[in-house]
Amino acid sequence: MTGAFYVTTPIYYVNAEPHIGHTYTTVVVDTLARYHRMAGEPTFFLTGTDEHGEKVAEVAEQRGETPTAVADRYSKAFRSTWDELGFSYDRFIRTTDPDHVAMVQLILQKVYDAGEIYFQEYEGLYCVGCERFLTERDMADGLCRDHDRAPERRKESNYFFRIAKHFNWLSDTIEKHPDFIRPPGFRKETLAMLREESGLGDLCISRPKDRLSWGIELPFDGDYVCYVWFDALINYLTAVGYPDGPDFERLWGAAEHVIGKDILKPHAIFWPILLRVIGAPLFRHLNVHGHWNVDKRKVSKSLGNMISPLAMKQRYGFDAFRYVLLRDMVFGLDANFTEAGLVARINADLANNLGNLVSRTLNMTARYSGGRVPQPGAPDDLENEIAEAAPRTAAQVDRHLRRCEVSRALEAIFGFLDGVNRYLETRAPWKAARDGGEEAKRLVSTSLYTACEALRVTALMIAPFLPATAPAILERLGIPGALEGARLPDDVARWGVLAPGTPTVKGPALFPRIEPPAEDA
Ligand code: ME8
Repeated sequence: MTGAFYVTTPIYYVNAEPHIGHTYTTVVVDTLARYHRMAGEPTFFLTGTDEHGEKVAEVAEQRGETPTAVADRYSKAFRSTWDELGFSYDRFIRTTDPDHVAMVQLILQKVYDAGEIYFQEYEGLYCVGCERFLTERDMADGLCRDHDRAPERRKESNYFFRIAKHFNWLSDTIEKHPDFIRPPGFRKETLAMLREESGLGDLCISRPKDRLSWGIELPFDGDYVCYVWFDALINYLTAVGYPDGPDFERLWGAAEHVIGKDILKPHAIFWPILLRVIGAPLFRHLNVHGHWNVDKRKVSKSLGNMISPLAMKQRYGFDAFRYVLLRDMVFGLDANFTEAGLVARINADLANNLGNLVSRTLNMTARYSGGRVPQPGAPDDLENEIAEAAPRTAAQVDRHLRRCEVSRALEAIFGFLDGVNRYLETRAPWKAARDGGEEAKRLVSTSLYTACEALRVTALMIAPFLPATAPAILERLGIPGALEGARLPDDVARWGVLAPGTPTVKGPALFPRIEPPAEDA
């Protein structure tokens, strides 16, 4: 596959520090971007911050600061956190960036000129947390379901974008392209919203400046600013230079958005309709994941259970935290995070399975082969099985990642590692080494070579998921540059690349076993 790949995270509101939820989405997107780069596809990874709107104006007012100061501070917090975590984004966009402001105005004018925007008085229930008017479905006992706060009744004159007349077209499009919105539960949810939701009418896209001045001015009425969601979605076009930049041509058709289920409606309904109205092609996939709860409770500032990714990095190393996030959430379903669960997962998969395989293979290579990759004898069935399982695993990973099934991709890789561990148990080179003799020597060399090769291809396969661990393994195998120019999935099929005689390094445990946290032990 050599087509391009354009992948985005949501742009995050600048009213909170980055937490486990934002980190999860960004880890998924980073993993996909790394994978597609290794697949040889020209890749563009976009993330950033969503800075306008009432939410931010509200925080600024509460703190006696300007919205610009608040936006600058939190945007910097996201960016520096993302940098410290090593995310491989190509652009960090801010909705206050001049090219974005110009893009929003260009698109507003285009939609206005096409006669798709009208002016009307409107009354409805507005939730500042969601930054939108709510429908009955969004509320329980008079409160917003997502924010547990009472929406405000608002009556004001505003500009509206005619979206309701496109609902039939959108339903048809979603029906015809079953993986446009995935996994399927969210496709069904979108179709249900389009079918059933009362109050899902045209979209209010303005705010009068006398109520809110923190936003992008409407090009056709200086008394109004643009509604934050209309502004925010357009970031995905700004970054690729809509409508005639070379990147737009090259990347837009390959666009994939990754979002949490909380923002399904704007992405699954407003966004495709806006694209249609401006005559732009649709994105390729909308990938929707569930929510992380922490200790079975919703992540929230008031509960103080937001989980700082930097604290997790410091305590466990970021590859380990990243692994647990990717492995323990089935993409599309909710998941529960506990620190005891994280430790158990790190110990089982990273310390016992992967880490232990690396240690025992390299310890035995040091002991029985003078610290050099041994010269293997002719492979037998068991060796052939491992050599054949490797490309099969890489093909599974490829299939899963192209469907955004990240946890299943990792299951495949760790299933392969289980097989290699079983192989070593069966061959038991430590016993053969004790027995001595030519035949036993050949068995030791062949089995250690097979284990070293298996580690080499494992390092290639895990590189997008565990970007610090993969080069550490390759360094110990004596081939530190092996990731340069490596291609997935194809290079995993090239078995026998490791040159006998290459000096290896034992090194300390990659993932030392962690004592479970005391309260849960
Ligand atoms: O909604 N579990 O920004 P936001 C999993 N600015 N993911 C979570 C999560 C959780 N508990 N909490 C947050 C906005 N997320 C808008 C987006 S896009 C054009 C505009 C992740 O700061 C998840 O990706 O509230 C969710 O969709 C996003 O953060 C919401 O971030």
